[in-house]
Amino acid sequence: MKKTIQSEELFQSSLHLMLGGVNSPARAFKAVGGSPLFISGGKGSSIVDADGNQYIDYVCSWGPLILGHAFPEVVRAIQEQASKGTSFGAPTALEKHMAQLIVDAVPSIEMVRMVNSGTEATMSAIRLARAYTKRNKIVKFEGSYHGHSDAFLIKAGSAALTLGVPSSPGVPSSIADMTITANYNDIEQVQKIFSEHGKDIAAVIIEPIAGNMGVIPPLPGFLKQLEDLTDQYQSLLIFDEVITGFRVAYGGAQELYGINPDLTCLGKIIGGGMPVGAYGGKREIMEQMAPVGPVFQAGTLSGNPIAMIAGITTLEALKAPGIYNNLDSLAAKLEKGLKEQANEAGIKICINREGSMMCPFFTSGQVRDFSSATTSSTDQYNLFFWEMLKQGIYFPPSQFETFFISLAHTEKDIEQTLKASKITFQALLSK
Ligand code: KE4
Repeated sequence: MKKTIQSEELFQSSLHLMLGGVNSPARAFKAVGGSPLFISGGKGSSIVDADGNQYIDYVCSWGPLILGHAFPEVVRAIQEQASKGTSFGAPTALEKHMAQLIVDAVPSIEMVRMVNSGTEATMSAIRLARAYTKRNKIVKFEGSYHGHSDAFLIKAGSAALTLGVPSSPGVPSSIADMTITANYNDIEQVQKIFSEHGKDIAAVIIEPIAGNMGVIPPLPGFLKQLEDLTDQYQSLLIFDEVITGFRVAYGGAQELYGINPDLTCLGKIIGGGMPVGAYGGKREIMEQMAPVGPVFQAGTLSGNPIAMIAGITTLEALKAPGIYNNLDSLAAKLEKGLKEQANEAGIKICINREGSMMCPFFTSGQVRDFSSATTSSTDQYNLFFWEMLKQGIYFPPSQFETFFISLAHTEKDIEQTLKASKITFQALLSK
């Protein structure tokens, strides 16, 4: 077992200052138990904790670091920009450059607004959809996460009902009443929701590849049917591509599946590791936003030069030929190896993967929605997590997240990971 004395000391001495010793619950190790590691640095595919232990990192800051940690060009660009100033509260050429990159990469986006997080992006997109359609209800999918604004902290009501109930204290039921929750990949249920509420539905918001209940790709045709259904009822289709944007293709999941959403939310990769979000879409819709239209949204550091230059450098690097094939083939190697080892050990596993985002579920069935995702043995996942961590592999500290591969990951990293997992699967058998 690696020594984590410094991490533990930092953790214990943070607890009375920061809730759970963290600034975001996903980092708290609540799902897997134990204390979170405090990380002191990262380079390429690896991170180093406060005790100097090195790990191959598959969290990648929950998605932004598709180039790996401390990518030299990104670091240099940030340093150079910082020497010229960090924020001016005025437009800069960098924001125009970023907007052009996004519009060129994602044809459904004709105009874009930069914000500072994925939450801001989705929250603003919903406000815009409600204003544009003059309707209030939204449809989301159980198990999907779109950030922490009130409209999304809703879980499905009782099985019969699809009207939401708050999943967090502090969310008024009046807000929850306006969010309808459906099952991912269940088009019949969405059709039923529209037949009952269609004229009141402002938008459907979806992760085109779910990444927050583990990874769940859309069933063939599901997204197209959603596109047709929202068109039929004049509701908007919002793609939350905070994870998938520039992750599964340069044009995101909408390029992969050939869908033309009305609005798209972005984050993570477009900031290259700096705080960022963006929402964009059809000009006619976006022009409802202030200062052109009446719908208000603002942000002191929206489009700030440091996040812009980090994101621009990242997106420019992602234009290199073969990038996405390389990511896909490396991730495929990991998927294949894990599947073979689990099968050899007689351990039930279902691995869902799209490109360089993937997730193992410890269950025998297919995982196609939240309820099938929850058939996974989280006990087995937690054991898997800790056994791999012991061997220097840092997977997400929760079953219901996404493993990411970056361009900095190497064949050697995959071999080392599979060497560790072979031992881990055997260890699982003895538990
Ligand atoms: P942020 O506000 O955390 O930048 O983005 C919210 C968000 C929106 N949409 C999707 C599809 C997302 O995955 C996220 C945030 N993802 C989580 C990880 N599953 C961030 C990790 C955390 O909350 O600390």
